[in-house]
Amino acid sequence: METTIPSISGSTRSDGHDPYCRDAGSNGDFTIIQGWENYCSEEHARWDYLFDRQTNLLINRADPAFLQGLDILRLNERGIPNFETLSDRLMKLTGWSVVAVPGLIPEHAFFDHLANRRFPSGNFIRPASQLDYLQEPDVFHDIFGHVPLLTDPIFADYMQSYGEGGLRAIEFGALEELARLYWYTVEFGLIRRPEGLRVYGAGILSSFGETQFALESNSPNRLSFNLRRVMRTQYRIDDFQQTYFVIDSFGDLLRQTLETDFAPLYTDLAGSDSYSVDALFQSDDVISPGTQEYVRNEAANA
Ligand code: HBI
Ligand code: FE
Repeated sequence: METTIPSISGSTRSDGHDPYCRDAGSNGDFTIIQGWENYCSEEHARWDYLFDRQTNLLINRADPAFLQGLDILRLNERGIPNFETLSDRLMKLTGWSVVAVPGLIPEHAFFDHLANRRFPSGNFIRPASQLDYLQEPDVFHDIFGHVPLLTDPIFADYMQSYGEGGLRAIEFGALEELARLYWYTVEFGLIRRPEGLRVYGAGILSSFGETQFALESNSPNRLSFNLRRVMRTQYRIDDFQQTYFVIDSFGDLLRQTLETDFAPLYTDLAGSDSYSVDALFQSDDVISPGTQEYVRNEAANA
């Protein structure tokens, strides 16, 4: 099969980083070799810096299953993890493995990996000049943010089920709707715990600024998760979210997605307008309404 390199992650990136430098040949499923031996000490030190900063912040802020996952995978061993060692540990726990990819890969390839319990992770680490913000998923976001929760059997099943649903969504032409579900759960989800709200979304967990913003700022809306509502809601990729959705448990999230017949839902959504990033409705179960002060200040300073 002819392999095309995705244009979204070619060697024309503005930071000059060539994601293919560790492996010239892509394997058809967009995986590459991690090239662990090729990381320099500065790159390992960058991981350690980010790791220490996040783990200190995440005590009492991350979902306990995430913190436990960090422990059982021994991600606190220093340096960028070796995907082979990590996959061995994860495989024994929930049957998942980690494969290296050069950055964003096409949806069908991404979903196919998830449906087969392989998590695609960027192999490069963000440059020192972009420690706090980058749009492309790097090894810190992917491994630190996503992999610990794959040790949770229910969450592990949810991720697989998302991959299977993604392949079906492509056939229905409903990628955008399904991407919103991923965004507001796997990337930016909050969960209700007896002790208070906790973070489980990887986009938050791997971000120093957004962890505090998502939990402690009075700017964003926090709403109870509702599948249909989430799938109608636009999201931002360029700044902190204006709305977060809060689940009751991973079991509840998995159940809601398994019990839903997506075909009629997609048909229905195709004929409906999407909701703006900060919309609030009478029918929403509002946990805390946002002032949206943060985004107003951003706009004023632009
Ligand atoms: N590729 N490497 C990588 N990581 C992602 O999170 C990712 C992707 N390709 C497509 C994609 N995400 C999204 O479109 C969705 O899930 C919706
Ligand atoms: Fe991610």
